[in-house]
Amino acid sequence: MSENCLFCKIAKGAIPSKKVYEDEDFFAFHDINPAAPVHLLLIPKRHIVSMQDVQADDAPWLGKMMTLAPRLAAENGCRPGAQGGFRVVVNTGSDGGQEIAHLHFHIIGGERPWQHRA
Ligand code: DGP
Repeated sequence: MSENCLFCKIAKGAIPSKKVYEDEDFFAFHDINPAAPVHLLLIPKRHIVSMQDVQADDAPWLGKMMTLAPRLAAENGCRPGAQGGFRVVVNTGSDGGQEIAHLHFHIIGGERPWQHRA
């Protein structure tokens, strides 16, 4: 938990969001500015700035985060299978286009990537 972090505040409910999933380690909600019909943000509750800050011992919870992505995509309207699918985007650092300094996966789908705005 970082006091001035927007996504930490969202994860603890201090700032409202359209939540789609929560467990003891993760929180997922709709992006406020969706780039496609399905646009979720999946975040760890622990405050970690970006993929650049990940260490080897973070592998277990990162693995869990990866397995949550297809589940949340399917539960929120992305068609399953080879003809369906979705994108996972992890903007990392300034050159990676990251605006919010709390690690997050964008889960984007519901239409083909060339129709996406991000
Ligand atoms: P990035 O550029 O990867 O850091 O993406 C940050 C995303 O966070 C961007 O798509 C918009 C979204 N976002 C920013 N502020 C809020 C907010 O207050 N609520 C929600 N739901 N999403 C937000």
